[in-house]
Amino acid sequence: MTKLLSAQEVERFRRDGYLFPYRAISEAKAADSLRQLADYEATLGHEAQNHVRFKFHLVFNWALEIARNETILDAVEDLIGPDILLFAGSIWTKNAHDPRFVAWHQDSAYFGLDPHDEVTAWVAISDSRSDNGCLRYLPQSHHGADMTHIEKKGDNNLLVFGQRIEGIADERGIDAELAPGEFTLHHERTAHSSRPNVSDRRRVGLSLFYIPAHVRSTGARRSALLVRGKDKYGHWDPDPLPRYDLDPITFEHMKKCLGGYLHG
Ligand SMILES: O=C(O)CCC(=O)C(=O)O
Repeated sequence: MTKLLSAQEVERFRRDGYLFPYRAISEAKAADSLRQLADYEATLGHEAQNHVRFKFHLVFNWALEIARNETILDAVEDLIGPDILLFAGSIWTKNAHDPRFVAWHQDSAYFGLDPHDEVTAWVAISDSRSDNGCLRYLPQSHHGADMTHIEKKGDNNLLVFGQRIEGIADERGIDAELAPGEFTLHHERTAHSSRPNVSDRRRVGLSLFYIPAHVRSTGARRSALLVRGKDKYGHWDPDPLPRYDLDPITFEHMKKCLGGYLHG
């Protein structure tokens, strides 16, 4: 008995490696989140994604609320079972007329997880359409082993290592267009990308990386947040929860985890 997805949708996820669109929060709530992000960025003088990354949901309560959203968790439970940890969450912003893009990649090549049972929910905080650089999927690319990634920095690729899979014909990608507050789901091996923003509108999304509790980290011991069910395995240390936005304790933790990801 599934909670949100139909048996056909679960089957489609297994076949194609992604599903969309589903609604997580109202458009008004998404607009409020966008405003809170913009307010913070106004005090910073630059984009939050430059330094609040990997555990974004531990720094802002609006993001934590989305990370624990019951509808998202119902959908994730239908795909990976009832005991769910969130090990990372990132904000992705592209401004109006922004040449930055995300190259084709598979998260599985970088996440260091075993087995590869991670599912990502990508939540649109603004609208996310073809013209402002929505997420794109390569159907059925999650079957088989990881593809070869090369790392090349110095262009407008938003991925931290400049990673990319070369040779994918871009037109084979499917645009995952979303209204504010809607989300997509994809398997960690599904190749995905996004194009530059050629519109007058900013595009903002929050990606949330969920694993079933049996998944291990293949590298050093790491931390994660239990968002549903029980963790009877103890493969992950518990993440601290923010007492308020920009809580120095969780901010430091986020920085440490980001450093571990970048250097580990
Ligand atoms: O937001 C984007 O354009 C890319 C997101 C992404 O690559 C991810 O969530 O892993």
